Formats: sequence, C-alpha cells, structure tokens
Amino acid sequence: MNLASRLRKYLIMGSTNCTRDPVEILLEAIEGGITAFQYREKGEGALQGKEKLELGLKLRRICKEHEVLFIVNDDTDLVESLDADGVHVGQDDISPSDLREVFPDRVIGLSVSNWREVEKSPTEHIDYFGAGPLFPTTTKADAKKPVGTAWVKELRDNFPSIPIVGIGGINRENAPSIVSAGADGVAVISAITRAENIPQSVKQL
Ligand code: 3NM
Repeated sequence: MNLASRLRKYLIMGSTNCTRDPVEILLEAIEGGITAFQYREKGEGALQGKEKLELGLKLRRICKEHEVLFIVNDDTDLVESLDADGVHVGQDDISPSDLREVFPDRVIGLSVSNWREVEKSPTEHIDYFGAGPLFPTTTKADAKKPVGTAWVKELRDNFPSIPIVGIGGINRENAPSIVSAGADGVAVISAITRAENIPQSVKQL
C-alpha cells in the first residue's frame, strides 16, 4: 500500500486523551479500520520517561501486529526506541531537513497552517502534510485559528504529489468535505477516543 492510502484513517492519541486504557481504545479503533496511528503523549498529566516509553512499546507492538502505520509525535528519541515507521513534527520542533539526516528512510510528517509555514519548509524532505486545524478543536490547548477545507485545496493544487491529512475538529459529518477538497486522509483524536462505540465510529468516518 502506498503512503497516501495508509494515511486514510489516522488516529492520534496519548494517555491524556483517554478515559480508559489506551490499549483497549487502540484495539477497538483497529477493529474499526484505522490505517495509521500517532503516539502523541502530550499535555497536562502526560506520561514521562519510562512510563511514556512503556505505553509506547505496547501501542507500537499492537500496530505492528495489525500492520497499522506507527508514527511518533516529535520525540525523536522515541522514534528509535519504538522503531516507529515515522515521526510527525510541528512548526516549532526539529526541522524536517535535520530529521531526514537522522532518519533517511522513515516517514516525516509536518503540520502546516498557512503559506508562510509552507514557504519556510524544506518540502523535499516531507512525506506528508498535516493540514489544520481545519475546524475548531478543544483537544489541543494551543491550536491555531481554524483554516477550513479551502486550505486543503490550496495545498493540493500546489503539491499534487505530497499526501495531505486534514486535522482539527474532524468528525463523520465534516470528513467527506476534507477528502473532496483533496486530502488523502483524516487525522482525529476526539472523534474516536470519545466515541461510545469506537469500531462503529471509525467505520462511519
Ligand atoms: N494538531 P481533535 S489540531 C493534535 O492543527 C492536533 O496541528 C492540530 O484533535 C493542528 O480531532 C489537533 O479532537 C487536535 O479535534 C485534534
């Protein structure tokens, strides 16, 4: 499967997004059909050090067993220790060109919200864009202003061959508009972690 197809239903999650065992939530999301997972252990009360690594190891093993793409959010040490398929970074993290030197063969994803950010980015080292926040989100405390699906279309028009994943406030009602705008996939936290029936909510996405 090519990268764009593997990014189609992308769950992002860490322990702070879960009101029960993250392992159970990941297994249910896989049952529903997610194709990619990002381990994002961030925010107030996030696990640190050994605990962060141990949860990562469990989630990584499950993704490997089910052939779900496993991406780590910006913690480059974890990329190695979890043998992640890739790493996702934001605008204030290590640059994709530095990452590419350390990880020549891993997937590198970058969040972009506007042209200024794209223009200063080494797009030749980026395997996919995270475009957002598309809609209002309460999950990320420091999320920027929502940019809407027009941003996905602009990116698509200018980068026909870089996979694009929409992020921020995505649910089953607005997901089709993101794909229609040209995205290859949707990345969600709460639409899955807070769903009453996780397998069903993933299928409906
Ligand atoms: N990054 P939900 S928005 C982790 O815009 C994250 O870069 C964003 O959570 C960005 O699906 C976001 O619950 C939170 O809205 C997404």
